[in-house]
Amino acid sequence: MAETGTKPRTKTVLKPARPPLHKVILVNDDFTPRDFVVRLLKAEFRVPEAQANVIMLTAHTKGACVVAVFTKEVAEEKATRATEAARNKGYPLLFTTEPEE
Ligand code: TYC
Repeated sequence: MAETGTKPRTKTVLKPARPPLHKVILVNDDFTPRDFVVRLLKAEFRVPEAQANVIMLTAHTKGACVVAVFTKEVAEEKATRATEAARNKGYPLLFTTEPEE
């Protein structure tokens, strides 16, 4: 075949980097009732009953437990919303966020 002298046309297509994920963490306290924690986890994070119980008991025994991971904005929004729902009922329950390593 005749040489055309043109270079092979290869293009580097860069995939967009995935946004870093942030954990929503449930923090234990001595005052919030266990069943309220489980109900809140189900309502705010859509976790099934059995999983909500495991998360609650893990926080209860270890001091804290990861609930789920989201993008930064969503994690912060959900943590704030869930914490406020507890505050509205007079409980000190706290959800925090931190970047996933
Ligand atoms: N420690 C609480 C109690 O004994 C229950 C509880 C569990 C509270 C997990 C917060 O993140 C928590 N009533």
